[in-house]
This record gives sequence, structure tokens and C-alpha cells, in this order.
Amino acid sequence: MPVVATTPFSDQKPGTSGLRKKVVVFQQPHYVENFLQSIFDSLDGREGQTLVIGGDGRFHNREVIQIAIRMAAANGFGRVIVGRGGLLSTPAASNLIRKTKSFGGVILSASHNPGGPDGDFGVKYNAGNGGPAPESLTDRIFARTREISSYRIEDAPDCDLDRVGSAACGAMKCEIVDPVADYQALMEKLFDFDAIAALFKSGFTIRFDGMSAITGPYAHAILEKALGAGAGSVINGTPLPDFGGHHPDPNLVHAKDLFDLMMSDKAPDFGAASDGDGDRNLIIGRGQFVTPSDSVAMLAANAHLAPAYAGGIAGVARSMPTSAAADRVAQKLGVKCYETPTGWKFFGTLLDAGLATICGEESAGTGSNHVREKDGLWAVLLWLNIIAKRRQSVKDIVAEHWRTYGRNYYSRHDYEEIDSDAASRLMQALRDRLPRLKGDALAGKTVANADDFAYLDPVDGSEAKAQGVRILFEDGSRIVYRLSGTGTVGATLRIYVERYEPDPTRQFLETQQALADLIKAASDVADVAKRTGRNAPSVIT
Ligand code: VG1
Ligand code: CO
Repeated sequence: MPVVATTPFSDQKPGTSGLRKKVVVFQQPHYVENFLQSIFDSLDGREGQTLVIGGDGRFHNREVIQIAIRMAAANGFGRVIVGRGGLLSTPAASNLIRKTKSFGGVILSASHNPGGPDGDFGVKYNAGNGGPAPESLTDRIFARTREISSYRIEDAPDCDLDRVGSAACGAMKCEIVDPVADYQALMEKLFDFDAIAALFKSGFTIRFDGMSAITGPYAHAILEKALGAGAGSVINGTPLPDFGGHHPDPNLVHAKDLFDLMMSDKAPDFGAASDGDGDRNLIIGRGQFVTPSDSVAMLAANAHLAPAYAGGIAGVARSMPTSAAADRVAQKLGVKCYETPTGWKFFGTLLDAGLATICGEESAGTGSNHVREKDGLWAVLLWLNIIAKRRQSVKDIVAEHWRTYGRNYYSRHDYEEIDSDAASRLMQALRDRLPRLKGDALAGKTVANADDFAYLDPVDGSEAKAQGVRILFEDGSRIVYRLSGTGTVGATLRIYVERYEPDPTRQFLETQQALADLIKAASDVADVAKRTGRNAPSVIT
């Protein structure tokens, strides 16, 4: 079995979700092999086990799938399960790992980052529960990348990725499976497909934008074929290696066409989109955008309308920067709301322990205990299931929710590709200022507390420190600052701003206007213009 001598790369530190770099970085000799071997070296007891392999179809996907198969064989796995064409959405991979009781899975994706030869590529490892590797494992993997001296790779021909069936790679079995079938079966179990089909039959219309990324095949099969949404409901439904030159990030900037359609008089009843690897969702009703933070809260409040959650939910979990809208729903339901650091891996222990059922992040990620990843199409289907039962428009559901719980005005301002050192200095200056902020008046409000978010996992006792600077106001408003862990060029500063509005007559202001004072205070306190050289954010969501 060929063992190839190599030298470590010093930059293989997994970020918020796996290792993400420019394609050209991944194309360096031995680069991806080093990272895969470092993963395999960190997995005790992998001999004879099954590994799931798939990716979001972006440029370089097929090459790395073949390398991963040959290395899995050389590293003693007994079987790999690979999505046909090398394709698997992130939630579908999570489901396959769980369903087949696999040891884990390798998912090739840079999620919502652009693809193509000049774009990004990524590798993530998911554990046997179907969820992202916990920090203890990613720390081990990183340590290994710094000392690795050789990797093992089977000397075998390429697998035929395009034919469903069984083949071999050395002594290892290689099964090519339909990437959609098992995922679709799971969705049929969770949701009332008859009710949703009846909704479409009654004339309800949808536009789903696959953004030329992985969810197209899933959406065609489930929305159009199984549920009977009219042909043409799914657009950009074919995964392309460069996502058609677009940025597969379902937000108001990159899915602007969908947003404009939904605000026009040609709008269908429901609009949605998903990201590169299918784990994010954008929800827009006719004339009504739903912020991801609101969506988690509204899904939690209405989940009982879907068969899978008819018995109620055990708890809710949201990432720290996500708005507190979900907290109010949890309170009313009499269940706990957990506040975790950014990144889906922190929900895993809560879901495994049965402490939370619905989880969400402000970055358009929502999911439940059905898999251990966020799941874009799942969120769309749960919304459809709720609408099918309530027979109300998205706009009415949103308005009623705000009336009942109050509205959490919320916005995120991103400063992308800023100088890394300047970004670190900005964060350090904020941290230094924290003890003096308490009691200060900012934006006409009093600072109740200011800290650097730290998390103690209630299940496994692991700790995560320095997860974001928070300024908490007496009226529940918040400003949060953190640096992204998924960018590939320079640093990205994210500033999250939130204000609670209980008064129903004041719940229909334009978001940026409603938050204007806090937004100004946020950039003043951090001295953003001076430290980054930017006068405005690159993306506002
Ligand atoms: C971003 C989001 C975070 C999400 C992560 C992965 O991370 O803010 O909420 O979990 O992307 O999502 P960061 O560190 O850049 O803020 V995905 O769709 O890339 O798997
Ligand atoms: Co994603």
C-alpha cells in the first residue's frame, strides 16, 4: 500500500465549519491529502468501518472525492458510501451517516462561498452522530497537520461515480447511492406531505432558487415531483461547478432577484432559496421577508403542526448572535432556550442529549433533531407544512407572531476582507474596554453589561471562550462583535444589532431605520471607520 512522504502545511486550521481555502491552495501537491490523513489519524477505531463521502459539486469536487475514496481504502475503512456524481448536500450527508450507522463522513464544501477555479473549496469531517466534528476533534486534527510526515493512498483506478451500485477500491467496498432518496424518505416521515400537496393543488405558488448549487436535485424531486408544485417552481436547479458565476449565499444581497420578485405584484405566495451545500435557507413570503432569527422563533412556535413535532419540542437552541426572538417562544412553551457559540457543532451535544429539538442561527441556518446539521429544505418544508395547516399567508403569520411575542428588530453588518491585523486589534481594543462600558449611555440606552461570550457545554462540560464581544442594554437591546471563521481572504468583522419592540403600533418600521441609533453606536464604539478604513459595511443582512 503506497505511503507517500510529505511535509506539514502550517495553515490547516479548521474554522467555524471545517477547512476552507481558495481552490488554488487545495490544488497544491499533497495539500488535501495531508488534511485527510490528519483527519483519519485522529479517528480511533476506524478499521473496517463505513465512511460517507460527498460534496456540493463545486469545482475540484470530483478530484477530491476520488482521492478521499483511495485514502479511505488505504486507511482501513471497510466501506465508503458516496453520493452519485460525488454529490451530497450537507444535511443529506448527515442523514446518511446516521441512517447507515457510519463511523463518520467527509463533506467537501465551502458552503455559501463562491466556487470555480478562482473560488473556494473546503473539507469538513462529521462524526458518527452526523454532526460537525466537535472542537476536541478539530483540535486533534489541527495538531496532526503540523507534524504529519506521510499519508496513505491506495493505488487503484478511479471509481465510476455516476453509476449507482457497488464497486471496490482495493479491499474496501465502494457504494454509489442516489443522493436524494434517503433524504426524501426522511422528509416524508417528518412532514404532512398530503397537506402540503393539497395546498399546492389549491393554487398556492412557490419559487425556489437552487442558486445552481446542491439543493436543485432535492428541490426538483421533493417540491415539484412529490408535492406537485408546478414545473418551473424550482429555478437554477442544476448544480454547476462555479454556481453559474454567482455567490450561493441565500441572503438579500446575493438572492436579490428572488427578493425583488417577492416584493413585486408578480410574486408567488412563497419564495425560498438555499446555499452552496444546502444547509441554509432564505424564506420570503409575498411582500414579507422573514429574518432568519425570526424564522427560528416562528418555526419553534408552530412546529407542533408538523407530524414529527406534534408531541411538542424539548427545547430550543440558538447561537449567541441570533436574536432573542426564540427565547420568548421557548418561555411561552415552558421549555429551555440554550445560547451557544456560532457554528452548528455546538448544537450537537444538546440534540444528542434530547435537550433541544429546534436550533437556529441568524446566518440563515435552521434545523432540528432529525439530523445534526442545519437543513435548508427542511426549513422550507416546515414553513409549507405550517402554512398548509394554518392557511394563512407568511405576512399574516409574521404579523400575528410579532403581536403575540413582540418584534426583535435585527440586522447584521459585515465588513469583509479587511486587514487581519487591524481586525484583531479592533477586537482587542473592544475587549480592553469591556470593564468600563457597564453603566455607559449609548444610543440613548444604558449598558447593563458587557462581556466576551464564553460557553460551558451543559452536556460534556467542554468550554469555548472568546466567542464574541457583547454589549447588553437594560432594555434587552444588544450589540455583538465577532470575527468570521469561514472567510478565506483577510478577516471579516461581523456586527450584530438587535432591539426589542413590544408595541404593536411600532413593529412595522424599516429595519435599518429602527436600528439606526444602535448601528451608529456600534461602529463608533469599535472605531470601525478608523481601524478598518471602511465607511460602510460590505454586506447588510
Ligand atoms: C458563518 C455563520 C455561522 C455558520 C457558519 C457556517 O460562520 O456566521 O452562523 O454556522 O458560517 O455556515 P462565520 O464564522 O463566518 O460567522 V455554512 O452554511 O458555511 O456551513
Ligand atoms: Co452552508
